[in-house]
Amino acid sequence: MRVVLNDRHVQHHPAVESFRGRTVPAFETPARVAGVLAALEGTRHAPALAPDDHGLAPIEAVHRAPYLRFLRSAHEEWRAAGGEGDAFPAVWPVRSLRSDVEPRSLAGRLGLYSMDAGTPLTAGSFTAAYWGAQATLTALDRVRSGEPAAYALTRPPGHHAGADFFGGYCFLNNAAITAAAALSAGAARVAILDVDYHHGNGTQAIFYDRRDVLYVSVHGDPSTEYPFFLGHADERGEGAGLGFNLNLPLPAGASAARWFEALGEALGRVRAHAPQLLVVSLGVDTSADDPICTFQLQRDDFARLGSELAAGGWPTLVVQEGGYATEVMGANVVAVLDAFSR
Ligand code: Q9C
Ligand code: ZN
Repeated sequence: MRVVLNDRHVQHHPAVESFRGRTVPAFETPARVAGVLAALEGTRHAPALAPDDHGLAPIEAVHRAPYLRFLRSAHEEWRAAGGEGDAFPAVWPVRSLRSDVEPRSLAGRLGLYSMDAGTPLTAGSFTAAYWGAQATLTALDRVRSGEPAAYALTRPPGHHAGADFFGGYCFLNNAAITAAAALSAGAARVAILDVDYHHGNGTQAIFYDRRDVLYVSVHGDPSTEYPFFLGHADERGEGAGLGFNLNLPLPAGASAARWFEALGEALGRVRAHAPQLLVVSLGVDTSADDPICTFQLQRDDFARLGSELAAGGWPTLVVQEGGYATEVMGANVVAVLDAFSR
């Protein structure tokens, strides 16, 4: 499978995050992509292509201009205001507070444009995320020009980022940007299959009222798992999009057998949509080895995922989302790609 590498990912290198009340080394690190790249070396998927620059327009088709403006300058403002290290929000406009007035102060804007305090915003976050979107758009170009599938190897991930907020280690929603670009290029129906351990709240929200983009997700039940406030089974879409959102939450600790049962249902819904493009939000944090997730997939299961995706026969764009077991992440991703293009 064609691989497009966001080689600017290293510009986003958070040092620490807060985890269970302690300051710990960040989980979402450059070593993740380095591990996948090392595992790809010498396979038929190598060498990786560099991204072409498609500019800001496809990003602006999904993300709101005030949010993008904020994202570009936030870290510089943080340092100018005496902030140490990476920037973090600490206050949010929850129920009864206003989110329709943009605060002048950076502390206020950090809260307005984020969903959690677990996503370090660094000096290079925007640049890394921008080139991640470009890598994913470049992978789309390859699929549109007739290749059966392409994989965007990138970080930071994207599926938690909404039209105007960052969170869950995500800043720009690569899957959504690419799905929207495919529509503008003439696709009538796109499906997004999200197999990351976490529900892709950003992707769901961006397409919630649309019937041309089907969103289907298999993930840890939000009543106990991040992102906690979206991803329940009764979220089915709204307005014209009613019936074009399918959430298949599974209890924490779910077995691979149970996971594949849900995947079968997800693929059945994708088949009924008859998409001209399938976008796969490929989180491999479903691995039994993942340090922050509880599903039980092994390497063979990732191979089975690859074959089941390929069996659909849809032009397929795979984009890297989560996966924090740095030592096995590369092998698991390569298992998916190998089995897909067998
Ligand atoms: N900061 C993705 O897998 N919770 N995002 C971490 C402490 C956030 C994961 C806990 C997990 C987000 C793309
Ligand atoms: Zn995840």
